[in-house]
Amino acid sequence: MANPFVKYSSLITLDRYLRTRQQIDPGLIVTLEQVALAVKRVAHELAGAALKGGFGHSGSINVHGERVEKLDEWSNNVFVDTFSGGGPVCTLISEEMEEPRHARAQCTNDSYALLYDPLDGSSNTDINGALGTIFAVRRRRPGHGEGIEDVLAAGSAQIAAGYALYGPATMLVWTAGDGVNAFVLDRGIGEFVLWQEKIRMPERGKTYAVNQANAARWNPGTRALIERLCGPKAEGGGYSLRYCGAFVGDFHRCLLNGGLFFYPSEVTAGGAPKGKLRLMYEVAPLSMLAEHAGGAGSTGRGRALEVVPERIHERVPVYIGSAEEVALAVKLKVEG
Ligand code: AHM
Ligand code: MG
Repeated sequence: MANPFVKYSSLITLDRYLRTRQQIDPGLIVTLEQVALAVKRVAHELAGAALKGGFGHSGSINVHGERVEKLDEWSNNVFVDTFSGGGPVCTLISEEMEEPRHARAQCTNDSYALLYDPLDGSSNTDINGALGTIFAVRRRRPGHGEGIEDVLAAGSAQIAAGYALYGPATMLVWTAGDGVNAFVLDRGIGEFVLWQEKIRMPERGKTYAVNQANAARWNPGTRALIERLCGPKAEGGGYSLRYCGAFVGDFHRCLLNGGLFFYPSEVTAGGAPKGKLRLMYEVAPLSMLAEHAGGAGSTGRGRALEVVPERIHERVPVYIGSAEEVALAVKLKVEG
């Protein structure tokens, strides 16, 4: 039997979409194309890593005190390399780099900063589990120097945000302020092809995602949330637990099926409660996507996109997903 003929005339590549379907600044188009290129390189490397010794610890510990996997380092280098060859991005802020990286030669009055987590869920690398990349684009203030005061603004200043999910298929999901769009990587031709446009997150879902093993260190409000979700269906419960260990994977499920992902703050001995996930390149980008799809992103006390960071690696608690479940979390005073 002859191979089925795929009609690309009815499919829309990322390149075509960016140029014909939305009003996007030319600089932002270039930036999103550079992100897509880096994501393709990461996807290709991840697919071959098992057979060429790419798994395992790199030997270093990052700014968060976490063990860095070889693939974390490799993925970060891909982004640095992709954005060092020119383009409107002059500042890179990464989970894997203690300090921002400036390319002075790329600074103009229309420059951007790219904030990213190159390999989210990296404890899944060696088990072929879900992995992702998260990114956000912010405008730099004209005349900015090497400082990053202008970038330390609330997430509502993001002009675009998105993620790649390296699952059975590699998907690139992003928004530039006009709907959330998902593209699938067609490996045969190396192109991202439009899969779903202007995605709407269901107002309510049937699953929640959290590392419940930490429950003993949560606020009473967060434990009350779990009791409600696991309680009888007639009283608003009846949820199932789904947790894959990668924020991107769990968020993607919420985006498509509805539900709630949360990573609460934990009360540590003698210290103030602390969240785990990073505001600027994890929580704020995915909160922008959630809001543009009709969902919500909260720190448990307020809208995540309104939090003004003091540091680039700042951590916050997060409750993100369908509007109903996020509102329930806030109502139950999950963060006190
Ligand atoms: P990473 O960016 O270093 O991979 O860390 C963030 C990850 C999230 O993807 C995931 O939701 C969470 O940390 C898992 O943490 P835990 O192992 O504590 O459940
Ligand atoms: Mg991460």
